Amino acid sequence: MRGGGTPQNLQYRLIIFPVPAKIDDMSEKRNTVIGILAHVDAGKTTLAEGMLYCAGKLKKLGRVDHRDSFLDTHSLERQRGITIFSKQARLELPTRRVTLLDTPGHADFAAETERTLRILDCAVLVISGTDGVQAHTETLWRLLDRYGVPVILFVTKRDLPGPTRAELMEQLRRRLSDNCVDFTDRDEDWTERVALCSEEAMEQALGCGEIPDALQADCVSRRELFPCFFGSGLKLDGVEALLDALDRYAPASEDAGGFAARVFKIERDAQGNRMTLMKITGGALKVRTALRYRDEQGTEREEKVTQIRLYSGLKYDTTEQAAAGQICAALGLSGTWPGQGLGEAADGAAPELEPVLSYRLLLPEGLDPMAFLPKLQQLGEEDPQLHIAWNERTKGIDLRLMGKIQAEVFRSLVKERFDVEAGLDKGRILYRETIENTVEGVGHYEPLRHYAEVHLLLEPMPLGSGITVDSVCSEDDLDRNWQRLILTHLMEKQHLGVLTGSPVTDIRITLAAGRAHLKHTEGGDFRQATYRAVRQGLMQAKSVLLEPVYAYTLEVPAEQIGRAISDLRAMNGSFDSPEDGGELLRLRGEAPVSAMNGYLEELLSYTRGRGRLSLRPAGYRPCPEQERIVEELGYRPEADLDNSPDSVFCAHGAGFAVPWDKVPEYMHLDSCLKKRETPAEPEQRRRSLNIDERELEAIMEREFGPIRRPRYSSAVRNEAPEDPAAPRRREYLIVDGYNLIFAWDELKKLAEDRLDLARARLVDLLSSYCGYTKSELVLVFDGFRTPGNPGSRTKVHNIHVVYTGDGETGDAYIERIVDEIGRNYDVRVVTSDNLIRLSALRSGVLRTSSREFALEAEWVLGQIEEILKKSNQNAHTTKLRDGKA
Ligand SMILES: Nc1nc2c(ncn2[C@@H]2O[C@H](COP(=O)(O)OP(=O)(O)OP(=O)(O)O)[C@@H](O)[C@H]2O)c(=O)[nH]1
Ligand SMILES: [Mg+2]
Repeated sequence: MRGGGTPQNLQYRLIIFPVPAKIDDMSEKRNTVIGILAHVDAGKTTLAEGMLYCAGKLKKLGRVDHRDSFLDTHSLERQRGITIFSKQARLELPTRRVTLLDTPGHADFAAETERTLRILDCAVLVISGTDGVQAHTETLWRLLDRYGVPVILFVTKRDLPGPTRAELMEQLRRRLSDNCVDFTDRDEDWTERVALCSEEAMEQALGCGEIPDALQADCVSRRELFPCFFGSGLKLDGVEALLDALDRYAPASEDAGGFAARVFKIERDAQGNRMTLMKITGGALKVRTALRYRDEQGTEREEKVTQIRLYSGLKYDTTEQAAAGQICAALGLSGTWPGQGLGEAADGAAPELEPVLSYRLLLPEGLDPMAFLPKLQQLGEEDPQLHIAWNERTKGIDLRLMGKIQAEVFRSLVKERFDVEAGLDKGRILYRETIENTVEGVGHYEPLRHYAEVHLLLEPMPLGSGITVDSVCSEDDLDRNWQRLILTHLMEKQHLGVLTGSPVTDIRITLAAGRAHLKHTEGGDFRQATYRAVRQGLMQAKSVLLEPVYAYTLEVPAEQIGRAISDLRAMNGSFDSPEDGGELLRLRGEAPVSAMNGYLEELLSYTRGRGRLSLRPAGYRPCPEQERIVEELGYRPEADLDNSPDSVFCAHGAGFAVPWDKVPEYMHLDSCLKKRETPAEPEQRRRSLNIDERELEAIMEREFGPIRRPRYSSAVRNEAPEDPAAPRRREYLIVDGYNLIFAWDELKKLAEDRLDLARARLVDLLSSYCGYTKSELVLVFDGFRTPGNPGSRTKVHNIHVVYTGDGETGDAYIERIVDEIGRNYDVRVVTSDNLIRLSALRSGVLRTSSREFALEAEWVLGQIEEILKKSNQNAHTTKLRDGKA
């Protein structure tokens, strides 16, 4: 057994971490909130238990396996042996008061974990010494990065057989960060590793050969250094060293000054009292203070805090006030919500992990769903990501879930709280919609003695950017208060698309113009006009169906990698070249949720239980099967009377409806889009439409020099000899060079030092790629910002390399050349997501994002390497091939 710490020698430790006798000492202590995070079953709760014990907070060590742990207190947690709800415990270290937050590790409850991240001063990321870094560990790592949380790592379960410390360190550095440093031995090597993490540390190390504690702590708080510790939570081995490290290095909470707090959880105690769990980030919260805040619907409230509790496990102390850096449960507030900022704190951004599957709640005979809904909303308050909502169409209750375990837990909670046996249906994918082109949506609302007209510009935005609203309307034309009202109406509702009735996203909505009537306009009128304007705009736009994708990590035995790859291709999934993951090969990438959902069963069957799959919602992508799904869902926008695109005008004292496509004929204000359009645009577009093969040839000659058709081409491509009269389609790839460099990890690294080398390397890689795929490729580098640069076009190996001249951007060049050749060639453009979504590229031209293309090219290059390897191994294979040629 590795260094087993026993309760006996822990007594000694308690002397080192004495609980201060005097209250005065306490007040000097700094408050710190520390979260414990890891993948499922890594040993978080066990470690937390050990930390509490070592810090003298527990007299008896409980165990998750004996269902008596201090933190897995809920009956469902004890039954299942997993943590479902985050929970806190308090402990004291020599210089600080710590609130420890234990979090669930199961991916189904990752949203609960994510909600705690905004309130952590520091995280302990637990790695299981037997399993090492798991895919979910990487998800957590990314989230910690997103929320800027400093991290200390603890590798637990070292009492069990597993990889060596060096192997584990190698894994941490490779899969998480180079700046993970083993803190168990502080030799020269250690100093060097810490020095490499930060410039300041390097200066110190070079200057005096030592890096002071305070500087180490700074590096940790800046996330430049991630100290790693080893041990066993169960055997209490290494736990004291971890506590010691937390006391030294964890950043303490700061005090913002005036009162500020962040709500991270809504909970009910055993008596059913609603509790708002928050971290005080500034000033103090006092009992009986009247707190002013806006609830989730935006309604202003003022409520008194009736009690403040400081929880530790199931126990709590009440207090008259909670200070900055403390986590407390406030009673008496009825409209607070997780993510909310109170006082001076801002509300949090939308969480990254959102469920992508929607289910219908099946209630027992005789239970009216409409009457049950308000009760159920209790659970919705505690976990807003459930999105419990009334579905008008089905007259039932819909909710969203991450996966099967969460579904089971949800049903148990419904049973426990309300004594209702609820079921769930099969579930369906939550689609979204966006648009491809800019449109102006107009809504007019004028029944008798009402009046409002709204003009909105709807513009496509890059994937994942959500809805943004803005106004360019002058206050002379429309009073600022009306404008504010319109923007509120834009934000308050989830606007539905016209393809499938799914929520729209990735659109910028700009208020371009509006008109009110001095006498007749009421607040509600602008709501009507605004909603209608959005839908009227969507009806004109070219809509795009978006489907949710998972970022997956798939591990399969080497002999089944081929099967896995072909499955992923069939699913329209992307993948990186396989990595070696020990006994198994690891593939990563993204694939549609719809295709991935039942894949685990299939994987387990063809790998005979050896395969592993981990999934994480990774946003939305255009759905390649748009047509089929739109048809299947059968949504008819005109029939959706709650979301009408039509307007109401007034004539001879009576209101009448005007269908959306006739609205421009009736609207009172001019079109704003027409004013914006530059006259040159349509002209330029038209130029490309009538181009014949000979003209095309001329363009290609002008751009790239004489076209020499290799004589062997028809043999290689196995085509019939060319018929000069029949225009032949060749595939052209047009690649935005700099964009690709920065999307391709290897090249990006190179470019940080030497951009010229990165360019040269890209040319090499692409010419190998083309050698294999036989595509024609034009690589475009933007020379726009180099004054006096005449631009150049050269042929390097088998690809065309273009430097655009001063005055023409790479994007403009790509658009121009694609416009010219797109009609007669199959053209695929590789560029940034942004350009792909915004560009006026002609239809029929395929688009691939640089990131995707880098993956594709890496895969192809991998294939070439395989072939080269094989041909080197078997000289006779080469001969055979030569013989054939
Ligand atoms: N041998 C050994 N077993 C451990 C150690 N730490 C945890 N375990 C066992 O691992 C299992 C999971 O431990 P937990 O502490 O519940 O893990 P967790 O990370 O809290 O799990 P979730 O909260 O469900 O994600 C239990 O059976 C523990 O007894 C350890 O250091 N050594
Ligand atoms: Mg746990």
